[in-house]
Amino acid sequence: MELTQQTLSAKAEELIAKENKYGAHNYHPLPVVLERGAGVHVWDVDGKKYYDFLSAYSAVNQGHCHPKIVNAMIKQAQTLTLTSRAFYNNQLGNYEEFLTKYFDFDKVLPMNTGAEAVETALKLCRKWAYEVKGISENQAQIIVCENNFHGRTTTIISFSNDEGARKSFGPFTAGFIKIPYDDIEALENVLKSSNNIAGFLVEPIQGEAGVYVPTDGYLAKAKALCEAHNVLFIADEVQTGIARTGKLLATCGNCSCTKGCENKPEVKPDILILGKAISGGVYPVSAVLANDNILNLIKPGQHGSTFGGNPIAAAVAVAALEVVRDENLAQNAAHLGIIFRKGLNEIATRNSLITLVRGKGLLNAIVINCAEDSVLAWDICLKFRDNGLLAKPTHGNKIRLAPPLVITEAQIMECLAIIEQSLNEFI
Ligand code: IF1
Repeated sequence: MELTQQTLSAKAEELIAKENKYGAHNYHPLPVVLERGAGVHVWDVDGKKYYDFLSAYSAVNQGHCHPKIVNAMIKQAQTLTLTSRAFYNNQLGNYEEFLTKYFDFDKVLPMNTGAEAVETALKLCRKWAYEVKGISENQAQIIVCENNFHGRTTTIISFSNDEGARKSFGPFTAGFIKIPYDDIEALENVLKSSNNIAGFLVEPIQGEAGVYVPTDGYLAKAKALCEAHNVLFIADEVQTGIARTGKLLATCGNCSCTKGCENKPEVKPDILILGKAISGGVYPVSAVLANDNILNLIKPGQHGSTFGGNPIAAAVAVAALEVVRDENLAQNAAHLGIIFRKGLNEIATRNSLITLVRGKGLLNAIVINCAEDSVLAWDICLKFRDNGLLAKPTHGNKIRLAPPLVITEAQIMECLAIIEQSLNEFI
């Protein structure tokens, strides 16, 4: 079927051509050129307005250019941007106190990107294995899940099974054991098979794999098995954290801003990895949180980064997390997520293109009735774009739908109508 598509303006075409000519082609962006964002909306260079249903892969949970967060950045940027950790500064200690109390851990090691935080957690886990658990040097094994996504460094892709992310980047880092996701028996079998297991690294929901929500109780059983075998439970909440899935964290509701709430803490990680929305998408900030028995193993000069914990990052992250708490974003994500999935399932009864709806809070995906290698999901996202909603396929036939958590119920209903109208143009 010949589908009409919005054409790109000369201005947009020129900017795309510049990216193609002067930039590495390490992405295949949807053909839209954005120049402004506010709340749940973004505008392209021709002034067309869109709902953002990707939120920069869940980094913009607080909405684009949130005034409180931007103002915190401006204020700090006009005062002191970077000292390096060679000296103390007046922002870092306050941020570390705020963050550790917010998530109920003793300490934090501040980094910049999610991948850096994952690498930090892996190094920390290995150090604990040798210096506390007593595993022989260089023998530590860390369990990971099939179809994981934890970043793109050489060590992290060493335990990926995505050939596109691995090909021609070897040789790879040893010391990782892959098991199927959401398979408690597989985890128990590996834990029983060796005394060299140091940790289990897991995404509470596998985002990139297509928003796979594990069976109820999986994370709690996995944590209990890790405890029984003296293995660290490492939660990568870079994408699922910061209220995205309807709780402050997908693993544990037990934190300073929800103490006493009805969220029974499902599981408390030994090491918690945060990134993306910890800064509201305003500045690269990531963090590794753990208690003293683990983080006190790191001594001066053993790990760090030029920008890790810089004054701007510290000021921005405090503001971004205050927004999450003060605007009740976790509660909003939980409430609107239920409404959104109900609406998507109702569309699925009227349009067979949606074969499955899955997600938690406002991290959701629809599975499209086509082969994994079909371009249909891409074409549907082009049609979403034409109709004023931006989303992108993940792994072939799944479309991730993850708006900023400041979205309203009325806007959710409007977007459900856009989604249905777009899908109906394909049948
Ligand atoms: C890309 C995916 C999402 C992450 C989890 C660590 C990181 C990520 C659970 C690393 C990053 C980003 C990376 C970005 C696209 C996006 C992504 F499609 F790649 F897989 F969200 F699902 N842990 N995810 O999701 O954090 O170093 O990027 O700050 O690389 O294309 P980062």
